[in-house]
Amino acid sequence: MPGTVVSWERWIVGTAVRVTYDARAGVRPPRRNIRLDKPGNSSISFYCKEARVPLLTRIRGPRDLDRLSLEELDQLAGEIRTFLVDAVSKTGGHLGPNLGVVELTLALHRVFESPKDKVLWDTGHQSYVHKLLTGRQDFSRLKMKGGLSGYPSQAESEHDVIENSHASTVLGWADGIAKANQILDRDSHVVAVIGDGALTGGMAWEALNNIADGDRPLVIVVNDNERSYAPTIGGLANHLATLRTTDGYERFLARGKDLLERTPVVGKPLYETLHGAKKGLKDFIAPQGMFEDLGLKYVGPIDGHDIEALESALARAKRFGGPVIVHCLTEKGRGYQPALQDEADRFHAVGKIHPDTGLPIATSGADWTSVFGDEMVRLGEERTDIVAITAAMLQPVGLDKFAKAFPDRVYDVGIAEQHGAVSAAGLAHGGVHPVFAVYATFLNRAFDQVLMDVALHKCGVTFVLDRAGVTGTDGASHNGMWDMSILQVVPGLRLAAPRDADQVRAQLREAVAVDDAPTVVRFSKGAVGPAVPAVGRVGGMDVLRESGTDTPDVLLVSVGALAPMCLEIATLLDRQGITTTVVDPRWVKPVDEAMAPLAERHRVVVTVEDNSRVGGVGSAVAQALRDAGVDVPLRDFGIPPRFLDHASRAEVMAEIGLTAPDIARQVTGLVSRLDGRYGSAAAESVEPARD
Ligand SMILES: Cc1ncc(C[n+]2csc(CCOP(=O)(O)OP(=O)(O)O)c2C)c(N)n1
Repeated sequence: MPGTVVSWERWIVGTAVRVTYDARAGVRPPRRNIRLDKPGNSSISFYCKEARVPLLTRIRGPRDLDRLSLEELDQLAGEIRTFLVDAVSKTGGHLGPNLGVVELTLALHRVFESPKDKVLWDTGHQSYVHKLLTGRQDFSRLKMKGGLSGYPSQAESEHDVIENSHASTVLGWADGIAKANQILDRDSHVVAVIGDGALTGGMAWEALNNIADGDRPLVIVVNDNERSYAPTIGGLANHLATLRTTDGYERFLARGKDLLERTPVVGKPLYETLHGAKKGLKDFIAPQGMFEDLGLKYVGPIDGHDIEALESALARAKRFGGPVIVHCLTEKGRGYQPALQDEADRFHAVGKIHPDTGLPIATSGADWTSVFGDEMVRLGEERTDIVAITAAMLQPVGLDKFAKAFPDRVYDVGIAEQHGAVSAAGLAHGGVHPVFAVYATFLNRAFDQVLMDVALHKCGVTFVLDRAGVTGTDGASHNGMWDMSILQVVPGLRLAAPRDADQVRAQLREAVAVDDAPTVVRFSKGAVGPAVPAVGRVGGMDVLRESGTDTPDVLLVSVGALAPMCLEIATLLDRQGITTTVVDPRWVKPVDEAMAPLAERHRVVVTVEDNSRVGGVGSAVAQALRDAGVDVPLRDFGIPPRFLDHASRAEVMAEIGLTAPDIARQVTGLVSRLDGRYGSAAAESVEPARD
């Protein structure tokens, strides 16, 4: 039916275009490859394959790559970049890293036979191309509830293995899988892709030590783009740089062989002699001694955007039959000018952006991170003994301003949280006060060091935990929901959970004033809300709402950023005739001495935290009350000990029942049971706490 196209809008991002077609207007659709879909009364929506990615849309699985010519592969690489920019600009995600591994991923899937062979990705943030080539091309809900995960996911595909997204684990996984292959006599290859950033993590070196000791087939692809977020630092980075800039040994050898073999009589024997002295010669030409000394064959450096060269190197490595390192040089953000121009992190991870300019679509208000970052600069000006530590995340944790102001007082230790914590102990022992800013989830790595090095030695180190609580879209591994549990067991450690920007500033100051024990300041991801004023103080705790009676029902203990929600709960309870005091302990570890006497004046204690319910603040308060002989009933609300699927923060909070109405309903049930106000039937009908 003829009609007019009245609006164009990209539909499944990058692969199709949705056209709204007005059937009454009498003009033909503009494209031939349009498929009608969902005819309506006066307008028809139909979809046409996006002419820009015709090859990509035909790839249903890795074996579809086998029949493509080199020219077609080049075209496909271009289409994948078009797709990535289109898709990720709409949803946000790890754009730069994925633009850098397009050719590498194509070559990997042509040389290896996934899923029989295991293609493993370190961290997994660079697996979007892998997803596209393994049957997952609907990126319209990337990182959203029900959509694709931002990392590999076993639930999504048989081609995915590691989904933890904490860096530097891939070589351990590869080592284990290669050992299992050997024991079970399985005909399968293992290939582990690791970035130069992730290679700075100690776990990677522990695994290399084991891998080099065996003769199991295992291909390690070092994806060297010279960057973590910012340029990768340290001795290893310098070594990789030397390998990059030196004329490749293999090329030299090939040239030498050609030359010598063309020289009659002496040529061949001389080549053999040189080849016999291979290692010494190799070190002379390209100082790759470190890998070779470990017992690992080294191939490279390879141009990571030359599919032919990549395939040839990977095929050789696959044939080799032992552990091999293939060193590939790639460019983060390849093919996308706004990313290449971004000095800070080459669009390592972006929010929604304008695809043409790379500019953010929405700028949010002040966030927790920058409140901390600004206060660090002020503290740095006041105290010359304050130094800062980051584990390869200077800008994401807000230390970039401090680094600019005090370049000699900031240490990027690489993706090395454990070492960062121990180094902080050393710094404190040496007489300065380190502030180690790190995402809450990544502190898990350094638990033993916080316990044994910092706390046992009574070192004055401040840990600032960003992205604490539910973070949502990055999925199970990125929620900061364990810190307040694991840190509870650390003797002497003090932990602050500021509720607003003023408290971040104040509690950071209180933390760095402690010089004989570890202190922790934890806050959430994203925009910081308006100030939540205190109406009083009990002990060291802020009272956020008085109950207005001498015989109050509920003591509501609010942790950190949940203060506004707790005030809302109190309002809802008020409507049920339940009187509530709301306190913010500020320092949640140790439990404030005023907590037990205050609790005793109430009929019920309720704690609300965005941390695991297991071993969190609720448990600590319950224990403190028991120790004080106060047996007021306590209900603790927090995150169930589950791995939470990716979704927005609000969706996750709703799913686990951490919302004001949910909690108010349960507390109402509890209070009504206590006083029999609504009879037992009504009380029974209240949902139990989710676990
Ligand atoms: C234990 C841990 N610490 C920090 C991070 C945050 N992080 C994610 S990717 C990344 C940089 C990775 O650099 P690299 O391995 O070189 O990969 P690229 O993004 O450059 O491809 C960092 C620090 C993490 N995922 N895990």
